[in-house]
Amino acid sequence: MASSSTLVHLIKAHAQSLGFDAVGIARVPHPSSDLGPSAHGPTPSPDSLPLPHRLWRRLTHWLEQRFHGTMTWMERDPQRRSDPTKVLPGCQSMIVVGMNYYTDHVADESQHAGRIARYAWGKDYHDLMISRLKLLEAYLHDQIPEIQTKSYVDTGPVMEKAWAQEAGIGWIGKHTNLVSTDYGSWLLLGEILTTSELEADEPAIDLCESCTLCIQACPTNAIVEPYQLDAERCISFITIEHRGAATDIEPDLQKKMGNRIFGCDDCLDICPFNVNAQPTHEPHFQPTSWTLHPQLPHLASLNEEEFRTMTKGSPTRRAKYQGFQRNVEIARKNSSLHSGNS
Ligand code: B12
Ligand code: SF4
Ligand code: SF4
Repeated sequence: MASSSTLVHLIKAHAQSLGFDAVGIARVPHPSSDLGPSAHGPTPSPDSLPLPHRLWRRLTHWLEQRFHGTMTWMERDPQRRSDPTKVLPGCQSMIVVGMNYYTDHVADESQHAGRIARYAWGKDYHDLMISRLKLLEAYLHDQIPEIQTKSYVDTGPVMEKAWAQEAGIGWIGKHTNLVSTDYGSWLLLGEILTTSELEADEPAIDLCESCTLCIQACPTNAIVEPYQLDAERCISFITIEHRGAATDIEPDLQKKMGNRIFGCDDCLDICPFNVNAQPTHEPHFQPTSWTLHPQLPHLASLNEEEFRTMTKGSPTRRAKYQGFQRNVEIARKNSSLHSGNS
């Protein structure tokens, strides 16, 4: 078998050949039976705790404040979500990957256009990234026959941004998303949990310093303090995850949604680290004409079948027909208010 650093070099080169732009390796600490505060002795300072303990504290604090809104699936087993050894017994390392989805297209600013977040301009990233992670997994099994692995993209019980920071890919910015010095705000994340001890990268350092641009840019004050997001106030949550009618959304939040009909990029767009962002080479992430120019009157006229045809293979399908129509209805109201036609 190749030496540890040669092996890591080969794995990273293979990941890049599969189209992953960023790749890093995080060390996963040994399992601990209980991540809760110790019943004995003084409570250690949070920074000195192993990463799963810190994640557990952050996650449970976030859940206690009800910042997850109606995403009740986030409440399920916080210990497991914080500790990869509870997801893959014997997990020692995590290979974290990022894909650049930035394109240099510009969103339609005309009056009857809605706005869709960049990550949903092209095809859905989940299937693309998971199929490539499976190829990387197969490569790992060839190199290390005894290895056990598990891959996830977004939907697994893994706190992806924190592990990406631990793997050196970027740092969690004040808006709570991962920022990369190479790719700015525009990386989607995935990971392979492994039972092998791979040579780990240095964790990334937080470069936000005194900047607060993303906090100021948020139209709904959803970033309640640096590194703390109240998802219930976040337009991304409201337009994608929130089920229910327009009347279930506070009138003030409805106004602040503006023309956003799926997701929101305001806190990402403003980040100064985007100056280095280069367009992706991935055809999958190229926008379609309707995601770049979502015409509100046309979208409002779609029936459910037409919606399903239009959103085939697109992340926008997640809002479901009723949610999407609700968003379009709110955006139309806002655009007529804006033009003084109401
Ligand atoms: C739930 C969820 C949401 C929710 C809640 C978002 C949130 N910030 O928690 C909603 C629906 C609002 C959402 C929105 C978006 N999402 Co989302 N979402 C997730 C999901 C499934 C879980 C996130 C989670 O665990 N939240 C719980 C809280 C407790 O954890 P946290 O966000 O990590 O927050 C903590 C940290 O910031 C921590 N912290 C701060 N500093 C440090 C430092 C260290 C060292 C540590 C350990 C922790 C830490 O303190 C916070 C707790 O208070 C992840 C996928 C995954 N499995 O991880 C994708 C994910 C985070 N989403 C993603 C994307 C792209 C988005 C959007 C940009 C989409 C859009 N354009 O509309 C927006 C961004 C909104 C925003 N400002 O965060 C990407 C982010 C990629 C990146 N570069 O960061 C992910 C990773 C999916 C993926 N596989 O690529 N999302
Ligand atoms: S995605 Fe939009 S609403 Fe959510 S925190 Fe960022 S700027 Fe605020
Ligand atoms: S806008 Fe400023 S504070 Fe926000 S993530 Fe970027 S550098 Fe950090």
